[in-house]
Amino acid sequence: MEFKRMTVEQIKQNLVEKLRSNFGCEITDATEEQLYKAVALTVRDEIMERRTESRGVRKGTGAKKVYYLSAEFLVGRSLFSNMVNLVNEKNYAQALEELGIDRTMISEREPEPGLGNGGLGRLAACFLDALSSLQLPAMGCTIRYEYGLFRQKLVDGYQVEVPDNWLDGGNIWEIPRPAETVEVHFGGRVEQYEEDGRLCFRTVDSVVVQAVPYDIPTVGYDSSMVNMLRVWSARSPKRIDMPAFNRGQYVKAMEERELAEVISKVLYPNDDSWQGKELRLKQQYFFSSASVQYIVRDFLSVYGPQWAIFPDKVAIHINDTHPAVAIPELMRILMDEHYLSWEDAEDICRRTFAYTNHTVLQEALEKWPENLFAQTLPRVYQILCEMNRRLCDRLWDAYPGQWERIGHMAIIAYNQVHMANLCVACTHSVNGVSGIHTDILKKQTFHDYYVMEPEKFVSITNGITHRRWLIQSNPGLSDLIDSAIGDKWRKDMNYIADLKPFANDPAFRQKFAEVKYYNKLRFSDRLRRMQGIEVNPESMFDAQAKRLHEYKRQLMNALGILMLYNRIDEDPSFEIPPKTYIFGAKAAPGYQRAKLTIKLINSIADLVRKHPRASKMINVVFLENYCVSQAEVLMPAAEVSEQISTAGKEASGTGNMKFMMNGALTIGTMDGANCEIFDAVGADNIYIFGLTADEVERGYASYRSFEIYETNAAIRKVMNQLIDGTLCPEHPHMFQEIYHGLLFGDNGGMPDPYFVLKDLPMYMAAQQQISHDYTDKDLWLKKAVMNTACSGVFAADRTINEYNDKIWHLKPLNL
Ligand code: 26W
Repeated sequence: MEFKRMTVEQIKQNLVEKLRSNFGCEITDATEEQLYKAVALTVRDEIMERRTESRGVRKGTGAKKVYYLSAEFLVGRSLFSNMVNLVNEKNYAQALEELGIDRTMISEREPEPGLGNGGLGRLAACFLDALSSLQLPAMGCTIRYEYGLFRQKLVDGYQVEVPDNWLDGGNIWEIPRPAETVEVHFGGRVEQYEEDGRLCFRTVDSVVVQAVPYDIPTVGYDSSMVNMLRVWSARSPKRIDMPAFNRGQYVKAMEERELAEVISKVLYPNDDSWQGKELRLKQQYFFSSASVQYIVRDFLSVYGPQWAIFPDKVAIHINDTHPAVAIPELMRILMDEHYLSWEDAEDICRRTFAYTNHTVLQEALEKWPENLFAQTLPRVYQILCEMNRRLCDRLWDAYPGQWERIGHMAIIAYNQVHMANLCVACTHSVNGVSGIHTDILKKQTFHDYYVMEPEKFVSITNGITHRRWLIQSNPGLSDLIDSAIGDKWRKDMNYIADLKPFANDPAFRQKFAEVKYYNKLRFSDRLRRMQGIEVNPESMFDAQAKRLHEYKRQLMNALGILMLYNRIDEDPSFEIPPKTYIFGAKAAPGYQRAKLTIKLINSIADLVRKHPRASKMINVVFLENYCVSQAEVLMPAAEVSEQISTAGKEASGTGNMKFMMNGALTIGTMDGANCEIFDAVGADNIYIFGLTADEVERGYASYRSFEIYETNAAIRKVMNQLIDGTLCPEHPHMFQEIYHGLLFGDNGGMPDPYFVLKDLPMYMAAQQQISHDYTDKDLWLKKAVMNTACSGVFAADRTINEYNDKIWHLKPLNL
């Protein structure tokens, strides 16, 4: 189907009109912000026109819809990705050029919604894009955080956090829906009463918070499908306490309002570690309850109270455990508000909900203190208790007498509410995000559940939207691919496989190299502009970009660089092809070890920079404020992708896919989706090293990092440099803590629990092989082209089709 697209002339006209009607100005006197907004409004018009075309089709046909509940949606900027999905980016580019408006300026004027920490939030955003592109009816649901993830500044090599007030200039993309406001209740107590001979429950004396929805449209690629991301904002029903105000107690008059509205103020900046904070539980219930209330209302408006078909019309997906409280909330609504029996409500919930697990790290599994839960959500807590009682009855039949095992599987045990158990017990599908991750869920994390209900467990490897991560962020490569194999891959990434033969075409490889070089220049220019740092575009770009975490082992990368530095320093004849090591990482503000690792990387960068010979071969740069828009420039420029987590710890990884799609070669462990990248590209086109997940498991009992320190002189030297003032002469003990953790363990724990020193020699060997291969340009380019050509399976479209086949069973809308 062909769509009406705005022509260059129409775009120009529309833009001029937007400036006049919204800001009363002309192009010549408009501010940059006004120009951005005028462009965005023009694009929005085009989206809304399609929305109008497709609207009503779902309701008319009674199609099933998935609601993807996620505490995070890391959508990034929308303007240019929308132009891509409208398949009109070339007309926009031309219109802007003819009007003399700078594209980069327009792009960078858009505030970036940082409504997520990392992988889990970005995955949700890729999924929504794929759902729309596949014409599957969907809605994303999350919180409209007034402050997204903090912005990172580097001061003297340390991370400093700055608030991210992304909403200050307004948000062009959101459509407020005040008429669809719902109420969410906190605290109070539960009263029982009888009505028409049945036992009923109501909560009294609770605090009411209003949830006000805003919808952000997501248009599908080359499609008139528009799905909404619904973001909920907290508002107090009491604007002001008038009696207090009249008594002159102005602050007090605002207090209650502030307490309610704080719920949607900030995104918790933790990734993979969890704390039992009351506000976080309130956030989770706030958006889960609001979403479920909306879902039920929407269902009623289309189908009426035909509860038996609810699971045929509605799928609710729980993205990690953060929205798990949606399950007892739907129970509550069905029973307390619509008088369904326990059994019917339970059956509907099981058939409606599905759960994805994103981590096996114990510290990331949410367990709420039981009393906090009881006080904050008294009625939901009651329901959970009953769910738990019935569950434990069933478990008792399966595992008679095995108290410990049952305690381990229960929803509530040892005064804690165990959210993952709630999800596994009360949904119809549990999935891991890569093959190895799902295996670990089955064999370890949820093993006792797996043996009871093996068919419930599915593996669906993550994917990324190639529309943002290739078409939009790497137009040079996209055009080159078109010229080789046509443009069918843009709509269906399976066709990218047609590129494989071109790995052997010297002319194509040459052009591929030119595109990479151009992208390296683009990255270098931006780095100079943003941070005043110079890098050599002729050097190899080696990148590790992801949240900072011990299990991801940025530390191993850093120590490896220091070892290389030592070799250069010790041996005047030693040479390697010049390398630029690029780090991009935010550390959770309370995660001291992670923050110290940032300082370490920057200290190593300084050390290298001061060394006359080493600085010719090595350059270490730390990208400030790594975020979606930084990634969009980095991925196309990178040549080596560092995916070096301790095997068994990284559930999937998705940055690994973005790098490979853009032609970078992976150096990595057999972990997460690296295993599948290995399968896709073959052993020749990836650099695998290190312990396997099984070896790590066995290593917990036997590994002694100190033995490596004693026997390996090069490792001993870098370890000593952490405490001898080499890195920071004025504070020689600066990195004492890292040294101690690696050799002796942190407060009673095992030394080097992430096997950094163990894997380091194998990592160095793999790096050496990379340096060697890189000097053979033809060989290297073949591998690079193969990586792009084999990236089709990592398209989010493939992932979403699997979710749909295995879990949701939606039908694409015929528009
Ligand atoms: C409450 C603290 C907290 C916050 C976030 C605990 C856990 C999380 C997430 C589960 C962390 C996360 O983002 N996990 C990542 O999910 C990606 C998408 O599936 C995977 O690719 C990454 O491997 C996984 O670390």
